[in-house]
Parts: sequence; C-alpha cells; structure tokens
Amino acid sequence: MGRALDLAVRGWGRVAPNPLVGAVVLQGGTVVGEGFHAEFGEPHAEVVALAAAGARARGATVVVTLEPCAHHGKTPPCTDALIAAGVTRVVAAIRDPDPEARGGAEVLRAKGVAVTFGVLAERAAALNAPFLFARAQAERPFVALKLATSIDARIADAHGSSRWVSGEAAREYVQWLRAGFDAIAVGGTTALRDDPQLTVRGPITPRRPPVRVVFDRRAMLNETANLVKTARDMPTWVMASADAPVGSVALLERSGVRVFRPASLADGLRMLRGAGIHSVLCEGGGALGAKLLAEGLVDRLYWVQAPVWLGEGAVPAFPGVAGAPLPEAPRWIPVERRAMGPDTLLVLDRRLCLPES
Ligand code: AOF
Ligand code: ZN
Repeated sequence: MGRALDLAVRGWGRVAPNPLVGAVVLQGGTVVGEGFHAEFGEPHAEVVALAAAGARARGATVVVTLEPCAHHGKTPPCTDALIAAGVTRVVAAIRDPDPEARGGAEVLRAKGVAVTFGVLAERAAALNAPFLFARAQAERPFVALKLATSIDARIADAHGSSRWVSGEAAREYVQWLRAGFDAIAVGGTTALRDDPQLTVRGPITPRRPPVRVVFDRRAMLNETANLVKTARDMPTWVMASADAPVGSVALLERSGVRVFRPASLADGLRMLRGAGIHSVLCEGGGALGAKLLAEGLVDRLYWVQAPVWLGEGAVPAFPGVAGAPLPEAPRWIPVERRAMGPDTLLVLDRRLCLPES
C-alpha cells in the first residue's frame, strides 16, 4: 500500500477534481503490475495496473488506495476490469464516498472477490483530503495554509523583511504544491507589497492553472500590479468588502478581474466554493493566515521551518490566535515531515476526514 500511495501522488495537479489513486497487482507477494490515475478522464489506477500485469493478474491481489469504482463515468467501472482479469482479492485503503462511483466493494464481493479496507487508511485519507472534504461538506473549500517561519515561528525580521526565510529546496516545493490546488490566495497587503505572479512555474503543468485570489477588503490592488496586468490571461479574483470604493472595484473589473463582495472571510470562502473551487492554498501574508487560523478555517498547514532565529521584535506567525489549556488545546495530525535542504517541512491536518468503511 505504501508503494500504491507513492504512485498515486504522481497524478498531482493532473487529476483534480478526481482523487489521486495508485494500485499494485501482487501475485504471491511479487509485484506484477503497477499503475496510477495520471490524467483526468483517462484510465483509473486499477485499469493501468491490470494492463501492466496482463495474464499475471489472474488469481492476483490488487492493492489500491481507494475503493474501486462501480460506475460508468468517463471510463468503464474498475470493478468490471478487476472481475474480467480474474483478480481474487482487493485490498483497499479507504471507501470511495463519491455518490456515483461508490459501492465497488459490494459489486466485487457479489462476484466472489474478497475485499478488505483499512490498510494505511489514514495516509490514504490525508493524500486525498481535499477530495474527501469536498464530498463531506460543500460549505467551503479545503483550506491549506503555507508558511515559512524561523525556528521561533516568525515570518519576518524586525524590519519586516521576509525574503529568503526558507531555502531553495523549499521554494521549489511550493511550485510543485501550487499545481495541486484549485486556487492560490494571498492578502491584499501582500499582493501590493510583494507584487507576486502566483503562477505555477515548477515541474508540473497543472491541468487547470489555479485561480489567483486576493483577499483585498479595500480593493487596494490596481492596474500596476502583476496580478491585475495579467488578469485576462490567468484568472484573478478579488474578495473585496461591500464598502470597498466603487471606483477601485470598477477599475479592477475593467482589467478583467472578477470581484466578489463577501461579508466576511468565511463568506468569501463560501463564495469560492460556489464558484467551483474545492481547494485553496493560502500563501500569506501573516494577517490573512492568522485570521484564517483564528476563525478555525484552516484544514492543513504546510509549514516550512528554517533554522534561523529571528527573536524578539520579529513578526510572529500567529498573532491573535486564541490559546487553550494543554488538555483542551487542539491537536493537529502530522501528515508528513520532510527535510528540505536545511529546512524542515511539516504538514499538519486539523482533523482526519476518513470515510466509513
Ligand atoms: C478508481 N480508480 O483511479 C480513480 C477513481 O470521471 P471518472 O470516470 O474518471 O470517475 C471519477 C470518479 O471515480 C471519482 O470521483 C472517484 O470517485 C473515482 N475515482 N476510482 O477506482 C481511480 N481515479
Ligand atoms: Zn475506477
């Protein structure tokens, strides 16, 4: 299953809103075929793995990160392919909660195929957290907050300089990360000060470039900003408040920016979901990140810790986030810990979104 999960990740940026799925065909403990869902609308992981195994799939066990689908979607049901290949056992990590695709286990069992769930279920659930979140609740998108801090959780020094907190490897990782989200969000002050592109310039070309979203209550962004200049080539949305100056809003709209007028941050996220955004990667600044955290709107942290001490007077990463006594303090779930050159990546989830099996 560990191998199947590693394969599944290779679909990053290319399969959403479908889940990332990997599969391994085992014949007496030997791997005879592997596959993953590589492109939206193209064959599912099991079908690719079965094709690689060929005749060796007869009597084999298929290990797959998600319950095989039982529906005719863009491709025929994986259950049909498994049965036709003569597979006798399926080991799946988690159930598929998708209302159309679900139920593959029952279909397979009715044909005499043994099906079990639960192997590395938590890892499989974390791998597809945005997919599972979207099916469990449609209120808002899955929100991930990316931040790079010092050892003492500061995002900028006492002069406000935040350039190069993290190293090269971590910055490359962010390019990879962006490719897997429906939207990349920043606050208005950050958009003005850093004048970012928020495009994906890494190894993966996403199937759909993420929408660039600026939480800019006062609509301060103007046509001199990179994001506005390129709004006609790359979707750019601004979340302004109801009392943002009408002239500024009109100017943004004339430049091709789509402007929303949410009543609050949570309302803005609801509007994003309504506009088809299932996952958002928030890249700062500190004020937006802290506000999302304080309001309980962060589902995942991608936290890069750099081995530098910025100390007293430097800008804290989490101002205004309420505390709690240790026994009641919210505990996050470590999903990944990885060395990135001198830095350390910590991926933490607020809760586990595990479908019932
Ligand atoms: C699997 N194996 O590799 C994937 C599955 O639109 P379609 O036909 O590609 O179907 C998408 C749905 O199928 C998706 O929502 C999810 O429930 C399931 N994805 N299932 O058995 C796979 N990618
Ligand atoms: Zn399938």
